[in-house]
Amino acid sequence: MKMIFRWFPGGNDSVPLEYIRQIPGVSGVAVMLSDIPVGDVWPLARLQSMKAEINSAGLEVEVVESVNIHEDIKKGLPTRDRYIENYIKTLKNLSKIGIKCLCYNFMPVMDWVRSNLEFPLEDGSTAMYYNHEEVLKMNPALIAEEMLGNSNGYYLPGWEPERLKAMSADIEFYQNMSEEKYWENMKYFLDAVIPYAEEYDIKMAIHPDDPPFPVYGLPKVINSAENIRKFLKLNNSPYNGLTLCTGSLGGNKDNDIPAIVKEFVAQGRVHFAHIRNIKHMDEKEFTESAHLSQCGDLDMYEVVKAFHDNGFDGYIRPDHGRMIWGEKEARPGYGLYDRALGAVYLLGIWEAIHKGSHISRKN
Ligand code: CS2
Ligand code: MN
Repeated sequence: MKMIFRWFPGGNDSVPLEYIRQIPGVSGVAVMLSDIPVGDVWPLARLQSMKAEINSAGLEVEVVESVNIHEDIKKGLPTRDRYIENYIKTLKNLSKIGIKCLCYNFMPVMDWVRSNLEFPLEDGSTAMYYNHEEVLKMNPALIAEEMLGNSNGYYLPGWEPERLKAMSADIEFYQNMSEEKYWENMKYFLDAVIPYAEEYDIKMAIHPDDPPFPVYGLPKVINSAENIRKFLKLNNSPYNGLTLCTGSLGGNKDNDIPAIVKEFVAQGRVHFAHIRNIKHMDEKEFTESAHLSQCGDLDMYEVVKAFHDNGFDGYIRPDHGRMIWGEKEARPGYGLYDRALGAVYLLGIWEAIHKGSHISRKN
């Protein structure tokens, strides 16, 4: 298992690499080139200089999050083949700098959604907050305004400006598409790309839908154990795997997270873990919380134990964090302090479980 941290290259992050290097136990970063338009090939020279910068700060770069998928692929348009070809070219370039795992998502139109990026918590910190009724009351344009207008000037992953322009038309398009067709489009993409992922030795790791239930009638597919089973069967290669994000799947209280971790880690299909906690106020209303079990609905000991005991050997990162200790100028969810606390807390649980399991084996 390797503990890593998300970092946005090219002056796009408030957290310097030097600080990440100082978080005990964090060995590397997960990165993306956020200025490359969705569908274009990521240039090798850019990747090489990014890698050199990260390595010279004493960190590894083996994970990319995310190379986003062009909407035409999700829609199944004839132009998809061109974008799939570009995706494969990007994979090849990623392999040349030693990338081992690629996180991506297959959410239509918009990536993750929140109704408030700075929701005040009792302890004076702020966290990202989701309220389904509020989201439905706001139209998609207002949601985009809320997300982008409050992002402290930072680009938000998955909220590319070019995507937003086409938002209303895209939403309508999907509302008229059956969910089965959406699954077919996903299979088409996987069958085209996975053989290259195998050749280039890059594990593909799909991120669950966040929130894990439909918004604006858009298809949501990677949102439960049952649908994950269906997804993994679309293409049986171990290179067709998951980013298991506990906070995203945890948005639906019916999802038993330790059981989901156990099932898919045991099958060798989980390559990347996003671990964070979440606290529900209502069925479809929650805040992101500190990582500690006592701060949210998830039992982090059980979650980490399910990874550990089923032989997880991929990458883990703390997912989103709150804003604490006066940190204001960071990208929402991606400040330094709370994520650093999360990383070290998770490493502590891992160590205790690991040593404990040796002791019980000896006895
Ligand atoms: C988010 C996403 O929950 C998360 O990790 O920050 O933007 C995530 O990076 C993408 O959905 C993965 O493709
Ligand atoms: Mn996540």
